[in-house]
Amino acid sequence: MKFAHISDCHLGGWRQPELQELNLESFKIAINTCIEEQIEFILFSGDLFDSAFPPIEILKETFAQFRKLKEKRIKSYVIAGSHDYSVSGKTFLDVLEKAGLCEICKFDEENNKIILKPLIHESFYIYGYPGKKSGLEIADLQKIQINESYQNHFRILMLHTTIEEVKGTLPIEAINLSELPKADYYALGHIHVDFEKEINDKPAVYSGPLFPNNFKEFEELKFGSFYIVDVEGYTKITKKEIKLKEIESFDIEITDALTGTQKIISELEKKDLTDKIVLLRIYGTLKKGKPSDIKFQEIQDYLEKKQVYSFLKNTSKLEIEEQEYQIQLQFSEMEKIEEVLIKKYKQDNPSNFNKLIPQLMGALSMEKQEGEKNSIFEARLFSELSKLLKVEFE
Ligand SMILES: [Mn+2]
Repeated sequence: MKFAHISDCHLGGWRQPELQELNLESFKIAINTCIEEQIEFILFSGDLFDSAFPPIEILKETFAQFRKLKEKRIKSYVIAGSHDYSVSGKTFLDVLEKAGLCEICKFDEENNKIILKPLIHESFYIYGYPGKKSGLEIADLQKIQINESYQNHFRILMLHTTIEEVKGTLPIEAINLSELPKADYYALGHIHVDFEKEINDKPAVYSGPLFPNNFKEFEELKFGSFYIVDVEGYTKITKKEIKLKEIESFDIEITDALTGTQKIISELEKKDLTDKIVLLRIYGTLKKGKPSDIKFQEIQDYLEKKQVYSFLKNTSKLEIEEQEYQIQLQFSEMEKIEEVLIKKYKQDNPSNFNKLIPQLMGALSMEKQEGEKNSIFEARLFSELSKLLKVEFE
């Protein structure tokens, strides 16, 4: 008897079309592998979609894959994650379930306890509790219970959360596995790592994201993964890596932005980058020039000529030496930060125009209403601005 454990697919997650394509491709490969390996069912431990309301194109492809599983009589058991969870309780997972393409784990709340209800698959009892935004599920998990009389079955507990063992130095809430009900397999999702550990002789596994979800994950994981679990007297777990494109990482220190572009290109020239995903991390303290002096367009053009598959850059560790660019930000609210920045700007650049800044920012933050036509929204925006600036727009 084999089952698969997949989590954090984040379908629809990348902005770059070529990476969104690979993300979806990973999903198809995982599904095909499950079919080839003739597994019984798949556990999806949250974040199947990157948002509660994924784009139609993504939904179409996802539904087609779930339908393929159904035709092969492979069942899908699902919990929501922190991304596809919605406070209103409405998510596309419900649509999948109503269409008969998956089953979502359910629970009852009574007397400050949360009793998980099993989804029963022959001798397997599958329990799960969804993830929530900002780790809000942790307090709930301390209250979950499983009916103990089912303990002679193979019990699976699916959770989308952080356990103490993977938390490391992350400043987030976590739960200790020993606080959770006993199970024979813990199918975990949420933290994008590849993690296996035995708890009371039972495997607790984070299956990894199915495809790296950001720059750092490309650097650290390189590839996405999922697990196949074989329960035949004993439990054998096998990691399946999904290798689609090779990754080439560059870590380049730049201190002179004026010569930076050339330095970067000469580093890139040393490798064959054809059809690879190129990660470019630029770090250092600039003594000459400013970050915008590094011509990323030129770098991008160079890489396109070299026919790379995709190019991602990260400049979060590139700093500027001069003090004047640094503003101490002690406020967490956006408006407070804006206030401080505007005040600083006014001191440095005295002008009559300055008094209009806050009002202009207010007017420009106006949002288009649901169902409002572009032309009407524009007219509304321009009338606000012309009032402020005392000019007429054609
Ligand atoms: Mn996730």
